[in-house]
Amino acid sequence: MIGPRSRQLYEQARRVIPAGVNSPVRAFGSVGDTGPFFVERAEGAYLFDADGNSYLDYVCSWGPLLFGHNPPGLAAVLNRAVGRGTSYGAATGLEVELAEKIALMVPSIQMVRLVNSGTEATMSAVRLARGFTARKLVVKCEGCYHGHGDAFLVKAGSGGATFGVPDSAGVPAEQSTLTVNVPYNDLAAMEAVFAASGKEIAAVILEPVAGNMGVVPPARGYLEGVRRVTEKNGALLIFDEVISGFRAGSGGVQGLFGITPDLTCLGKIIGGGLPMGAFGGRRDVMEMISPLGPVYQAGTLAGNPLAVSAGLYMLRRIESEPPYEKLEQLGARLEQGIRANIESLGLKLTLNRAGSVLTLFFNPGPVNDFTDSKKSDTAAFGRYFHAMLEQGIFVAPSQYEAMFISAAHTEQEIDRTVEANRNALAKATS
Ligand code: HOZ
Repeated sequence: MIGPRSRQLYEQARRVIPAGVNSPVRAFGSVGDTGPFFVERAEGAYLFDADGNSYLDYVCSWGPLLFGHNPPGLAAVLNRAVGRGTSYGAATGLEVELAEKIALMVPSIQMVRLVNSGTEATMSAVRLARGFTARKLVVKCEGCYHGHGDAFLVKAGSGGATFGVPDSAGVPAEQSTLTVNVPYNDLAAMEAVFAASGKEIAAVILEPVAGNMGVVPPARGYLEGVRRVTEKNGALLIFDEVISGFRAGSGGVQGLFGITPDLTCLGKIIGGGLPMGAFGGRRDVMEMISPLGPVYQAGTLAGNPLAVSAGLYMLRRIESEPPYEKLEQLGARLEQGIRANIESLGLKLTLNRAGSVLTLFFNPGPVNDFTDSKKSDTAAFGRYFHAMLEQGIFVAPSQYEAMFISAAHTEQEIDRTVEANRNALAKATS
C-alpha cells in the first residue's frame, strides 16, 4: 500500500531528517520496514497520500481533530486570522477569550497560560509545582507519557515504549533520580511512595485515562485515592489531559469523575490542529508564574493568533454542537464490532475503550498497567497494522498508542472498519 511516490519521499527524507520523520512513531518503524506514506491532504475522516491513496484515519493527528480534518468553517477562520498577521509577540483579545472559555469549561482551571505544545505544558507545570512546593521529586506512572521533557523520559510510554527506549539517553542520571515511577492503577504503590518520601514530593503527574501505553482507563477509586494522598501530603496533583481534554467530555476526565486536580495540562484539541498547549489550575499556584512570581516560563509564539483562532473555533463548536453523544455511540459500535470479531475468530485479545479512544491489545489481558500492556505480541500487531492499511484504514503504527474517532466518522465507516478488522485479525493471527 506504500506507493512509489511515498517510498521516494522517504528515501529523500532520510537523508535530511533523522529516520525521515519529525516524530519517531511516524516512521512506522515498529510495524515493519516499509517506511511511512507521505500525506498530501486531508478531509473529514480521510487522509490522502502522495500516491493518490486514501485512508480512513483513526490517528486524527494523534488527537486534536475532534471534528475531523478541515472541518467546515475552520479554514475561513484561519484565513481571516492570517490576514491580520501571523504573530505579534504581544497580548491579544483572542487569548483572553480562549482563556476565559478554558476556565469555564475545565472545572479545576482558574487561571491558564498558553504554550506551544503538550510537552511545554507538562514541563512548565512540573517546574511550577516544584517552585510552589519547594520540593524536588515528581511521581509519574510507568507507561504514561507526558511529552519529551527530561523529567518524563523515565519508563515512558508512546514512542519510548514503541521503540524500547523508555529511558532516553541524554537524560542525566541525576535528573532521573528526581522522577519516581509507580505502576498505573496501583494505589498501594502510590501510597507507599508517599509513606517513604511524602515530604519531598512536589507533584504527581498522570494521564487520568492513560493513552500512551495504549488506552488504559483508571481503576475504580484510583484517581480519587491519588487525589487524597497528594492532598494529605501537600503535593500537587497534575492531570495530563493533553489527550483527554475536551475529548472525554467538555470538562475532560476531571469533569466526568468530579475530581479537582491542582494543575491541568492541555494540548491537541485546544489548538484545533495548530501547535498549542496550555497549563492551568489553582489561582494561588498559577500566581507563582513570572512576572507575578518567581517561576519562569515564556514563549515567543505562545498565544499565537492562528493557533488561538483555531482553538477558539474548536471550543465554540464544542459548545454549540457537543459531539460527545455521537462519539460515544460510534465508539460503542466499533467496540461491539471488534469484540464480535475477536469472539467469532476464537482469539484472545483485549480491547480497552474510553469514549472515542480505544486500543486493541494483542494480549489476552486484562491490561491495567504498563506491565500488562508490554505483554502484547507486537509482531502480530505489526501484521494487523499493515493488513488494515491494505484495506485503506490507518490505525496508529504502534501497539502503544490509541485509535481516535472523530465526529466526522460515520456509522457506515465504523461498519467498514469492523469488516476490515475481521479480515486483518484473521490475517495477522493465522
Ligand atoms: N507521541 C505522539 C503520540 N502519543 C506522536 C506524535 C506524532 O508523531 O505526531
